[in-house]
Amino acid sequence: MEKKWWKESVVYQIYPRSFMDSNGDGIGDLRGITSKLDYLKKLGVDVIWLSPVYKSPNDDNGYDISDYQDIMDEFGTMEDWSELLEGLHARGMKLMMDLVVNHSSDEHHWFIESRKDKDSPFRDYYIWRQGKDGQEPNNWTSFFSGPAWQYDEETDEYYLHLFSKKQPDLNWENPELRKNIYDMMTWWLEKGVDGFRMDVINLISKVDGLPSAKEGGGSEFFMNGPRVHEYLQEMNREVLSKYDVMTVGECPGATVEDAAHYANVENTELNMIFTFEHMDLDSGSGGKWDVQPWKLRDLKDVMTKWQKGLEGQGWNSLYLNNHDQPRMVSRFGNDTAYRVESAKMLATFLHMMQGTPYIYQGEEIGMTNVRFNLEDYNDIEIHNMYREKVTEGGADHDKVMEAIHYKGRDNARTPVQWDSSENAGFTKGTPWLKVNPNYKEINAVAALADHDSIFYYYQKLIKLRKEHDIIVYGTYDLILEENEKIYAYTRTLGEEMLLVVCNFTENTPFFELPASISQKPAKLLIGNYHIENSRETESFTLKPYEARVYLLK
Ligand code: ISL
Ligand code: CA
Repeated sequence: MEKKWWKESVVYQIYPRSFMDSNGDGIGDLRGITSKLDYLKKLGVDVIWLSPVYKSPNDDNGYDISDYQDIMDEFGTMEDWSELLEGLHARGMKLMMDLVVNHSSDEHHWFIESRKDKDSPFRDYYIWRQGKDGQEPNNWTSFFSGPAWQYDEETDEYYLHLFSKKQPDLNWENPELRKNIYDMMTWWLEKGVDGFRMDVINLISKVDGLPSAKEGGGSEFFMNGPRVHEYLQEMNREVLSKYDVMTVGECPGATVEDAAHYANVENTELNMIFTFEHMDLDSGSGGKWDVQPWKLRDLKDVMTKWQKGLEGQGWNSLYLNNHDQPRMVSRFGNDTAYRVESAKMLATFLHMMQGTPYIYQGEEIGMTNVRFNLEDYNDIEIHNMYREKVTEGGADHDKVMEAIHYKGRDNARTPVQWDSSENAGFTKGTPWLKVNPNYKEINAVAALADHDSIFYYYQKLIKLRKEHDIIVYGTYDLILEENEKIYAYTRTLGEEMLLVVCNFTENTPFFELPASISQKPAKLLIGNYHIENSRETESFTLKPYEARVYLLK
């Protein structure tokens, strides 16, 4: 398999608003990030993915961009940004910027012009349609509840917005728009950025005629649409292929087959994509907010499908949480009695798979979900959904709050817990979103002072990746498929084999190595408990949420 630096890297995602506030206004900022670079270096990560820092009215916290070539006032200046980039490069780390080009802000000058009149040269930069019998042009729904169309009196037409009404969709059919985007990307690359994470990039091509859906919100007409590969190949030709960069496309609704195109080995589109299949395991037929328990067997099915499906075909990205998802230890582990053990187990489970691992800020210290009252949440998705379901739809308040506590995006967006001082050391002012009350116990200072902490466990996982090619390049195979408590798999490269055993429960299941795996001398590479006989791989009893990785050779 072809060696690439972006396969060997570990990425750390920063959500700037919540990372570190340097000036006491309660909002994380660029200088705050720069002040923590030694912390990130100590962890050992290679690439920082920075959620959007561009000019934005913050209807969706920076995912609504009003100027792609300037910095949001709250976050600082272009000088601050350059200082951050230099600080990263000086430490041997790279910077991946978020690229949000399925839509812009309605305050972007393109949209301001586009909205003014039908003859504006910018009209066609967005997707405008006439209404049908006084209704929306079709029945597509927005990811953030309600119709995906907004009526605009100015010209008596509707514009499409798959997200909030302040996030109008850009019209990729327009070659001039595409050229503008490519030029903007080139401008950032010339400034020295090392890659892009592309927001909902598989939504940029809509089916001709924008047909109404028979049922559902219309996603079959805009996910992985007819021209998306053509556009990405063009972007690759015009921009990406000219630089040694890393790209990851966020692709909700993409299948393994889609991924094999987006992340193909000839590298004509992107390096890898984010899939959502494992993030949907606890959603019922009613979608994200219809919460149901997830099952280990389903997790095995999904992860294995992607691991085997992209083997030799593409490359996986590996993540269990990000700024849109609940905290992984609360969702897949146990955030009370076994918080530390289960956080380490989940990290082991993920980092030993084939693909590029992503760490979301705070994950490395085991930050957990929160339970706020409705008014303490900031997220537009939460408030729109609550209005639609409870205020307008009459659903039960308590039930909807339960779902918000479990799935709400603000779980991931509470400020990073740096120390045990007021506001967790995140700000000297009032934080834009409340700090998780458990910060006195869970914080970075405490983690750095404890040699058994989750932080140092991640540090070791990252270091192992640099020492063993098999962790990056070995092929994956699931073992013990039927086991309901243990997720075990192997990785193989040449004569070497890795054995990864993870107990996903607070029980103490018994592990037996399948006879098909030939016995070889074993070395324990990492584990989250102290083990007496560390060479015994044939059978053993696992402790709650125990994880072990053996190298057999
Ligand atoms: O968060 C989700 C589930 O609640 C997803 O549907 C999410 O909205 C989707 O994956 C797209 O996410 C990205 O684009 C959005 C932005 O709000 C998210 O933060 C971003 O990651 C619109 O730009
Ligand atoms: Ca600030």
